[in-house]
Amino acid sequence: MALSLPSIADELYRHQTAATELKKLTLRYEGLTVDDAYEIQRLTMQKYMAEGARLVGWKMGLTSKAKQRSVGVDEPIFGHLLSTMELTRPTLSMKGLIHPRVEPEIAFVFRSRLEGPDVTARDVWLATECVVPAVEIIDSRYENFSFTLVDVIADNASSARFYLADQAFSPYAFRLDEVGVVMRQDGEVVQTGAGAAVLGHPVRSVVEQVRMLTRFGAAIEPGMVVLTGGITEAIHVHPGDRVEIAFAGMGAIELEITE
Ligand code: OOG
Ligand code: MG
Repeated sequence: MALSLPSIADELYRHQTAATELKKLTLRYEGLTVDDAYEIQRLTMQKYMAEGARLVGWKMGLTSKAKQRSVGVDEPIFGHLLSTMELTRPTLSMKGLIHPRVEPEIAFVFRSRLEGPDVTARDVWLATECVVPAVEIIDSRYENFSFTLVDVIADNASSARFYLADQAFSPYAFRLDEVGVVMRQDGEVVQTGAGAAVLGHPVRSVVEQVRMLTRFGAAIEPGMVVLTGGITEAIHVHPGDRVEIAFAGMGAIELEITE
């Protein structure tokens, strides 16, 4: 089939908004590149923004070995975070979702702009207002949650919902690489990890985020949030589940899954 990035973006937007699966793009369109995939992502997100959604930040994905191994893609990716994806309470409705999975993340919130190819960890600390424990709910629109690098980038890195804990912390309060995370589902431990799973230290994920954005002419703007990537493997959730994610020293998020 001939490549039309706007029509592929239309197709993804339809599946994302209707919460219906689609077949991998790479099975149906030949020659799609990573740059094409980011352009499809951008075009898709523009549709939401034309409907009133605001861009509130960015997410890094596949920044941990556990996540890379589980999906068979071995490099980090990024996606857009829109106002419509943010949960204001820790309750996740299955409405509008296909086969959601939940993962623990560290979020950074920024007070100043970050851009450019040479950003360092030092620049990131200077620009950071606070760090916050977070959960991301990913929901690949592809059948069986199965995709290649190009597919997942086009699908906005599987992003669906996210929630930031009530309590924010100084970025200097904890060694973020040593923050331990325990995830329980209905009281049973299902995943454990530490911040170091994210590229050695979550700050490196922000550095990488800025570098990648710079390639596409974008930046981290004041007030934006960045999700640095899953610390553990993501778990499937179902209505009635209770997921508790404890971040050592930083409190816990209790997420309730409803119909
Ligand atoms: C891709 C998104 C991965 C993360 O934090 O690693 C991601 C996927 O696994 O569907 O959000
Ligand atoms: Mg994630």
